[in-house]
Amino acid sequence: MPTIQDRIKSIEEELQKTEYNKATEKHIGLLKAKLSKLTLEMESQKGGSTSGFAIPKSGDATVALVGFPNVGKSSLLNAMTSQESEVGNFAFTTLKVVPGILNYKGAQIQILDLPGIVENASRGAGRGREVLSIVRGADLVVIVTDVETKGVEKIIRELHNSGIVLNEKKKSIEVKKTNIGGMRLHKPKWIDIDEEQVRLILKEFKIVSADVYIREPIRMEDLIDYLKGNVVYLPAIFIVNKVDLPHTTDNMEQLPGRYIQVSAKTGRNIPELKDLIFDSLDLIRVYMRKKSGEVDMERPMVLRNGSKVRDVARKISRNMISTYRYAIISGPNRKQGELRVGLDYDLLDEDVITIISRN
Ligand SMILES: Nc1nc2c(ncn2[C@@H]2O[C@H](COP(=O)(O)OP(=O)(O)OP(=O)(O)O)[C@@H](O)[C@H]2O)c(=O)[nH]1
Ligand SMILES: [Mg+2]
Repeated sequence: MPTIQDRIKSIEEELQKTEYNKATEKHIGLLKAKLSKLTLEMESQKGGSTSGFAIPKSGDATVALVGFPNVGKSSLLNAMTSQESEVGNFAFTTLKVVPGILNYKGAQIQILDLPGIVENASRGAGRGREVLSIVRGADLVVIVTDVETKGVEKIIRELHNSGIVLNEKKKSIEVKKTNIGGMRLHKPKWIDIDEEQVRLILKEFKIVSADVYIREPIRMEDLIDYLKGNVVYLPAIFIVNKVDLPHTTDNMEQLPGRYIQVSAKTGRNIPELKDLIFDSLDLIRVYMRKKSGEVDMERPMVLRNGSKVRDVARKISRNMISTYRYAIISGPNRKQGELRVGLDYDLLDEDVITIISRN
């Protein structure tokens, strides 16, 4: 009986051999489904011990620096924070997570310097599994490469293999298992989907009878991600480091997201990098007016964009919601003057808020 590892290996070999085209599309989809299923099985056999590696989250948001060894992740952490992570001109200088805090525009952003990842990290190569499990918990993934390194798509693939999808929204897919009746596909007419392939992929995940709802165009990969059930969707940006060295800019356009060219060594574009990180986290800052009427402009409350007054109240104290009467809001990003609002009012960056409660 071949082991799970053997089976994974042979499927991977077949995937590499198979050229992608209309005729092989179906077959490739199925191989990928098989691969995901086997990887999940392997993970559950190993158990998920990442002890000694986890780091407590702190600050308003967490950013993970991910990349191949020796591209300058630690140097970048040092350039952006007061942390001094060890730097060395060889692979695997960093062996555990090193956290630093970037204070920027009133927000405290935790930046995690991680050991370099290598191919097959998602299968555990070079402590890859531990590293990737930390990345899962981040609010923003920063993929670091340098002017000499290629293969960002390999990093993206390792992340995807471990259930981390970058710069994409979760697709609207739902599979409701039923006891009998086979598979029923529910979808708008205009969406073109190979029903037979959906059936085969479901079967790989041991689902024979189910109602499947697909509400937007998807790739088979999205369906597999849904069935894997452990996928997180995170925003990502890309850094090309060491631009002080001679280089060409041929590959850079192809990075699948916003990117910036920097030099940790000379400090070039480091302020712009901080700004890009802050911007990509999509945070808002809310200033609290105290009873005395003073506003604390030094220390805003930092929240996700899209937060409501309710989220501020919740953060202040647990009782706040039950004793809440109304809030007064004003701010540089509002046309009106002061507004009197309820708990479900949407906040804007730099709002000043006073919460009035029933004592
Ligand atoms: N020329 C140049 N060298 C740099 C720059 N940033 C880092 N380096 C050098 O690149 C080497 C690797 O830097 P590290 O910061 O240790 O790289 P890392 O990505 O943390 O490496 P690992 O921890 O092994 O994954 C060191 O020799 C650094 O001095 C840069 O902007 N320009
Ligand atoms: Mg390092």
